[in-house]
Amino acid sequence: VEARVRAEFPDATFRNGAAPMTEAEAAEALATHDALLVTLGDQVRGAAFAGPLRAKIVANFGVGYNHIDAVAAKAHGITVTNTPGAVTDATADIALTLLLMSARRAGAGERFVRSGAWTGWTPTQFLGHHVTGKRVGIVGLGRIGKAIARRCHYGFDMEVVFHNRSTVTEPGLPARQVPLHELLAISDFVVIAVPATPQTHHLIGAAELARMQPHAHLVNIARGDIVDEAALIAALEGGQIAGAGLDVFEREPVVPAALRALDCVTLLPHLGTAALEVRDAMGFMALANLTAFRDGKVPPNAV
Ligand code: 8YV
Repeated sequence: VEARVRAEFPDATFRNGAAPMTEAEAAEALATHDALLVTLGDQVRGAAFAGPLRAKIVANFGVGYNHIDAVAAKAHGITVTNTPGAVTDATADIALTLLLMSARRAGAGERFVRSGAWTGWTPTQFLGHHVTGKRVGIVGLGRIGKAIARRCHYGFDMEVVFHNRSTVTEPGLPARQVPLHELLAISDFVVIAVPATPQTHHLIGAAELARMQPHAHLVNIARGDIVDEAALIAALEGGQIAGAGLDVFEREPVVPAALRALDCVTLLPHLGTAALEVRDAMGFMALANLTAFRDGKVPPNAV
């Protein structure tokens, strides 16, 4: 991808290996470049838009763009693009990985074997919960939510319920749309697949976790701040829910010690799209948006 970017944009400057851009660095980049290719963590918001703006497009490498103030960008005539589609299946796969690991206590079991503490099989060792045939509640039935639903229905014979702010139907996918409070109360597994917006910030807090069943597991592959992490820790410590599988955290890469101390959680370092093929697809998609814009065409993935 990088070679293609260099070939298409010979004047491009690179920040390879640098820490994510601060708002001040983003402001500098917006003032001195025609186009930006950014990713998770780059702070293209707040003070980033305070100074002179030369850039006309910000292409995000990733589907979630909550690190970019798209409203401010639009107000300044700057196009923002992302990489939908490229990330869908990989992210859904990680949701299922976490769901299975959490239900079957695979993380705890792996840590146990690795520690050298395993002395032999017993019938009651690391008993988790069966996944096949259970009910999954998906919060957000967008591209990724649908891919999770398909995996749950076709792969694991699960009953799928979902919550979505608009009415959604997906041909060939038996899934029932329910209010969030009902989804929380009836699901064996709750999977978060909504984008991070001001409306979804702490969508799952103490009150929502209290609605879940004690044997239920929460999976989050979306963005950390959709779940109130302190409330989640309290719910797990108090046995209000059985476990959680998390690929995202409120203040990445900071993961609270209290969360790390719990054996009933599976914690991944934001691996959702971390597959070589997917990274390539994301990069080429971001590049296609930049070249289209340069060539005076409408970028295919303007948000
Ligand atoms: C990416 C993601 O790894 O696409 C997204 O929104 O969360 C990820 O899986 C990240 O955005 C970096 O591109």
